[in-house]
Amino acid sequence: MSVNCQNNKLIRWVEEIEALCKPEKVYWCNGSAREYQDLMAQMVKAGTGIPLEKRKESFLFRSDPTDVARIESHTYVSTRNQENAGPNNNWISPDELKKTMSDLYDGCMAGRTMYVIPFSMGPIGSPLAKTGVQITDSPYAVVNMHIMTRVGDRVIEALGADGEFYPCLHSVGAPLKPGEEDVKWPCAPMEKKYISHFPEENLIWSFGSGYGGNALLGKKCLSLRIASVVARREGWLAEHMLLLRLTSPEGRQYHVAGAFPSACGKTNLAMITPTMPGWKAETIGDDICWMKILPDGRLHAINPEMGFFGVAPGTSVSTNPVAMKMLQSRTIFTNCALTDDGDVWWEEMGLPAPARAIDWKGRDWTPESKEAAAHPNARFTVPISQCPTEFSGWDHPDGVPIDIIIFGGRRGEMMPLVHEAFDWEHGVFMGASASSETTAAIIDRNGNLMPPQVRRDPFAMLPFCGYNMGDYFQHWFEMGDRLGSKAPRIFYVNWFRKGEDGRFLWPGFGDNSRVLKWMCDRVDGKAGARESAIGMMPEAKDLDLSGVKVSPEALEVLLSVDSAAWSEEIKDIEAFFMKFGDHYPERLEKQLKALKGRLSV
Ligand code: O2Y
Ligand code: MN
Repeated sequence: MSVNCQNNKLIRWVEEIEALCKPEKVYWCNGSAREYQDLMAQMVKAGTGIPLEKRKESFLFRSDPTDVARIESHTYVSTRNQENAGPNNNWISPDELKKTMSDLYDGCMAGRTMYVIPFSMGPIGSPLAKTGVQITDSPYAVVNMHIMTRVGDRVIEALGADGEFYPCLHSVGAPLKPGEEDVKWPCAPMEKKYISHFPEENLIWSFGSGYGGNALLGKKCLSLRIASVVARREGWLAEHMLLLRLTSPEGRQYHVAGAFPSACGKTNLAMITPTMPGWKAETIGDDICWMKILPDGRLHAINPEMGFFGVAPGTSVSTNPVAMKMLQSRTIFTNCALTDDGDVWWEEMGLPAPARAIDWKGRDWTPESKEAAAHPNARFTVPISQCPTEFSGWDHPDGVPIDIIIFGGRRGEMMPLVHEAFDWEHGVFMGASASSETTAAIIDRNGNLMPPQVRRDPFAMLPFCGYNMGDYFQHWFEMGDRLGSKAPRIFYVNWFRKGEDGRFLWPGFGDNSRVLKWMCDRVDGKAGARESAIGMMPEAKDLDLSGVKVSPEALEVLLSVDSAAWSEEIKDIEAFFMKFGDHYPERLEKQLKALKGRLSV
């Protein structure tokens, strides 16, 4: 037991789980650097962690090929009444799910150590922070939690005798028989994987997967699925958003929260290097943001995490030079390729492919090999403190006041570069109707990567909202009622519009700062815009385009509204909204009707 734990509820829960999972031993994590090093040394000895000669204190892990991403089809929100989980979640009743999973958990940690990880999402003691305790039999999960959250004794101290915590139970679901040799990446077969949330009890049960969001339960499970329910209950917002601070050449500061579905360059935007002289961007977070109205009446945001769990393939000196610097040392890599000289490599890294490597499945690889060397969802785990553009005040307990909220998605057609909401309610409609072309982060029920397709992804929260999304839309409207004139301005962007030749029309990356500058100028009433059917849009003269390689023809497409395509889009939006039945808010219907009217549909 932790020497310091005074919390009887926590002690009883740990005893109960120990009795159920029957581990060989129990270890309470203290969060120390020594603990991290010891666990790494243990995993290196077991052959699961590979030290990288070229990157100081960095390690490569390879997962089982069936355990490479989060699995939406095996993710459940279990409420007494199915309607409260909504059509956006897979549902099984709590009684049935707990019975099934309790049977799976029975003895599941045999031969393994059960780690107890007290962690805080958000600065310990902040009015915006929450405490979790994860139980896991995965040392890989422990070291990743060390980087992604605040772990250990200081959390136990802050919890005290009667503090509330969120119990998060995780097992890789691979008990060991006496004397049985372990495999490198233990996990359960697909049909036994469950990522389950019981929002009525603030409880998370995950079984069978050791990967990413399935195993690091502070991330998607607690900070989004459970926190979204708590946020509605308590009157705040838990969102799938990056956080960024911009400073103009005059020294004016703007805080931006941006919601983008997976694989839309959220991490790249969070670490943007502006191409406009004098503009500075600082990183606060790349994935999750919690926002609360503080006594000044403004919406304040924190990044509840402590690190980044980013996608490696595609990260390069040209797409994200900041990340490339950040990954030079003290990083955990998962499912990247290993080079002969002890470095990692991945596709689109901006470096020539090595003549030989070991691929993510541990096989010999050459550039002639048919399969990619790194898995498309290969990851890096790295502390935010290593980010060269980290905002020094990123973990202030009161967070930062938000000026701008951005929604976005990846759309090759139809969606213009940027448009601004007429007001908060229109902004809620923009968020609710957001869509994107999917890429590699999702696998289907059979373990296959899903082919790219357009899917509606409201607020980039479809896989992460822990309750009926109709009620979630209503919650956003009500937050606007409370914010009134202090509400942030809302925008929608699409960096991925393509021309007829299939090439991107907008240069993207650092040049996205030009769009951000237009937003900042809109906040200050300094930039022009024309009224269009879908919102306020810049004309070319309203954007600072000095030195940008974009033709007038491309700009014409990027800054115009294709009414015919939008008329088609509206049908899809309406069909999607109809899924929410009685939970579809009237105010959203009003917005849809108004858009139809403006488009004369
Ligand atoms: O959770 C995973 O295993 C991969 S998905 C992911 C990881 C980090 C940040 N965001 C995501 C996402 O899908 O949004
Ligand atoms: Mn994400």
